[in-house]
Amino acid sequence: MNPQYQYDIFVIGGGSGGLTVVDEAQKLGKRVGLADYIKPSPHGTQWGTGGTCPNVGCIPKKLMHMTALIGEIRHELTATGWQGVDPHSKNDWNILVNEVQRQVKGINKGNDDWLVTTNGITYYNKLGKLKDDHTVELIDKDGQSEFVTAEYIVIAVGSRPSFPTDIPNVKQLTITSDDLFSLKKAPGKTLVVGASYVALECAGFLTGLGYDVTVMVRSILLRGFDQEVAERIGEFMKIQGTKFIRGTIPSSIEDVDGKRLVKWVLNGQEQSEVFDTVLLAIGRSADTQNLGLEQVGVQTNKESGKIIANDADSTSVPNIFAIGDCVQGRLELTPTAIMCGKRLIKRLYCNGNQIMEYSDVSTTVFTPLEYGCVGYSEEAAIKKFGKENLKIFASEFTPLFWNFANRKGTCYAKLIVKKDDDVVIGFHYLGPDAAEVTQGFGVVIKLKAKKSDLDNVVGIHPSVAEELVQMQTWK
Ligand code: FAD
Ligand code: NA7
Repeated sequence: MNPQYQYDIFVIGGGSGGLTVVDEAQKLGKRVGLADYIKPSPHGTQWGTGGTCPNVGCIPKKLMHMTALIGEIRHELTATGWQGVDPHSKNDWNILVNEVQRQVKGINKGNDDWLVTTNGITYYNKLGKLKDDHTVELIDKDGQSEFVTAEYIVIAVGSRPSFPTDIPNVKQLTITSDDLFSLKKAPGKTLVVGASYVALECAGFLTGLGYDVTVMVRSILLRGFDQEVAERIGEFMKIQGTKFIRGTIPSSIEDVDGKRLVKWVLNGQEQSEVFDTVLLAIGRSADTQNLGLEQVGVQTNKESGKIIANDADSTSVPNIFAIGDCVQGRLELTPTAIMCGKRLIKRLYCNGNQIMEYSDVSTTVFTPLEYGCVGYSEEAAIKKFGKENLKIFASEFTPLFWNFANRKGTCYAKLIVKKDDDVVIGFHYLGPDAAEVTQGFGVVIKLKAKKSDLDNVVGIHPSVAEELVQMQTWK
């Protein structure tokens, strides 16, 4: 402990990464300070402790996604003789939002109790700003400041939804994922702008909840993911009723009697349509403005605002670290922020030497047909190893329970294998329970299993996951 400073470690930002650092450091008896402050969305939406994941990210998103899946089962319930189920019943948005917020507030309360009662943690519901390399200014909602000092400072301020700069009043005329999960009024006919992770997930569950949903796609679906699978996701969403406008972006958005008149240009022709809600999901920007980074000498990417940190999470100022979504080149995922925070504390205080590895991280896109993957996409594998050096196995399948109500669509699995050593370098699964299926295969891929190892595994029957240990057909 260095008595020169008030805290051994001070964390700015109490999300997935920041709270992990606080937790791990206090368990080691360190004097820990945390500043977490939620700047309201342009519509004034605010939330409690825990950061993006429990409040406006993973958790409310998954709850709404699961609600949409539960709705689909109405058809199977009817087909299998359950009485009193109306397959065309409507979802009540207000009941859903209240339930989602009840669960979110439960998580907030757990965090609040822990922050207030745990010895060694001092929590400030204040905006943090670097004053010098060991001093943080803390500003409360009334603009009052105080200063704290720390040996180490960790920046974990996350990211917030981006807005286009060329559409007048865009922040007032649209909502983002920051607003959606607590929206007071049902979104109604919705235009989702953007075609990646957040956009397709939200479009998928809104369609599943019964809303008229259109996705406006600038270029491709799910940039960075396997494109064959991405297109299959799009096809499945179309079967479910989501509409797609491809190859354009909104040129203007206007308020017309409380609705949104959206115009765009496609093939040289101006087109327009009126929506109740426009949901922007065009990516996220690092929440690093007004953090005092430049003044202290912490380098950032000028365009994205993301902080530049090395593999050991150190910024250009050696005692200031940065983790999670606010760091350039990191995967924007909760478990990566958490593991990164854990490893940082092990290195700082426990002679640890493990850095965070961002390769072979399993992830799942919670679209109506869920997509789990680990390792290389087909495009990335071909680029790195050459098509002639790969074996690509693929299989289409239908889950047994889909037959009850003749669900349309097809599930899909793909394994990408290196010819020289038979190692599986890409795993792709498009089907039910993708996160549960993929988590286990994540271990397999991380351990550099060979295709012959998978061939040696006896499948569990009947299951969807058994498809992945009996793939024999080359694509
Ligand atoms: P955050 O969790 O964003 O926390 C940063 C905190 O710092 C916030 O509370 C913020 O208010 C606070 N803050 C900012 N500036 C200051 C300041 N100056 N002073 C004090 N406090 C400040 N990931 C998954 O793994 N699985 C998913 O299914 C998934 N779904 C998602 C769905 C959506 C809609 C979104 C938006 C994200 C999703 N993510 C998902 C991503 C995940 O939520 C983030 O990667 C994760 O929360 C990042 O953690 P973090 O600690 O970097 O930042
Ligand atoms: P991403 O993954 O950065 O994707 C942004 C999407 O928005 C992508 O489809 C972009 O198309 C599209 N985009 C970007 N700018 C525009 C404009 N100006 N107009 C229309 N469309 C645009 O962001 P997400 O929000 O989906 O996800 C971020 C992370 O949050 C993710 O990793 C999750 O973990 C949670 P492009 O392909 O660039 O043409």
